[in-house]
Amino acid sequence: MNEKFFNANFPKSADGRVSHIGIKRGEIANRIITVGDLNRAKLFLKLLDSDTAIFQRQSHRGFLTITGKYKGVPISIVGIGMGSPMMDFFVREARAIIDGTMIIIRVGTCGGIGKSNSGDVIISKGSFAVTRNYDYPIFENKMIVQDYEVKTKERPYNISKVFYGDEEICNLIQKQLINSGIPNSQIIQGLNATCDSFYSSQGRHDENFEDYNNGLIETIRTKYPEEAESLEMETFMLYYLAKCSTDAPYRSQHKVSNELKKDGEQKIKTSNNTQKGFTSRNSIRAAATMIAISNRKTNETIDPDKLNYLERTVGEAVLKVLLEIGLDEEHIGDDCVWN
Ligand code: R1P
Ligand code: URA
Repeated sequence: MNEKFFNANFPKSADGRVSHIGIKRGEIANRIITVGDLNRAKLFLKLLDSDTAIFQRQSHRGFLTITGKYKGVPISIVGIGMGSPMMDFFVREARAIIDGTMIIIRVGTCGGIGKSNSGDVIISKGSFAVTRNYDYPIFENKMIVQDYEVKTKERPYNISKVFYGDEEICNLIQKQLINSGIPNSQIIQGLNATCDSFYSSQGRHDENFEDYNNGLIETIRTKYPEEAESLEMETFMLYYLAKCSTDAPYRSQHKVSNELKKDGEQKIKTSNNTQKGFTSRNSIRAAATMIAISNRKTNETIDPDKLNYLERTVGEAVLKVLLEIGLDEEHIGDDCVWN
């Protein structure tokens, strides 16, 4: 039976569950590891303290939330599936039910397009988006396409500017990866490209579709020479939302402003760091690290045993990083049912 959700602007169930990730306040910690593959989430579950209760809930939309403790500190592991929209659902809905600063570290996999070999670990110091240009002509003759490119300066794929991850967290990840035994020569900090398809916008060729993506990887490398290292599908959205995230005082102030406006008082409350009634201080600190499972230049792919070892090792290193960051406040478990 479908549940009733209230408030079309930001739907929540009567007991406060957000509608897609399916959890409520108290069921998710401020310190979060997010992954795509749900099996990776279950692997990381085994690294949590075994003597404390573990909360687990899989939503009907495919999000898996696991909350427990690591060395006594509350941690959540959230499996989100694939793609930027899933990251958007997760970050926004989690933000709505967590008080205080959030730390989100993505542990993913990627294709390598720079210096990495398969089995290397890439830390994304920044990420840009590669998206299909839906205005670009399809199946038109060469003249029309050339004319379009000259007139509009558009290309079949848009490559955005870079948004950066949290530098302190990226450096801590590097330090913990080295401590965990991964040689420094196999750890690369570089830029990530988050693509809106595993196929077309990652330069894969598929004769069933006209993708206009010949030379796309070279185009990406030309735009960000020396730095573009990885192709995957979520990190840009995480970094972008972290950059757009507001803090709790701003959120309540914004609500007050809107209430005042509704009452006919056209004044907007201001605070010290408010300009023109708008402020944005980031309440999400984000970073991402990913295992290169293939090299897109040589076509070499990773051995499954090596991938299992790296997933576990990188997961444990990132759990340690999550403990190293100070937080002013963190809550879990007040009114959640632990199973
Ligand atoms: C594609 O196979 C998926 O793998 C990567 C990509 O970002 C994409 O979601 O992520 P995960 O390893 O986190 O699943
Ligand atoms: N994930 C991706 O999105 N692309 C790859 O090539 C590998 C993992």
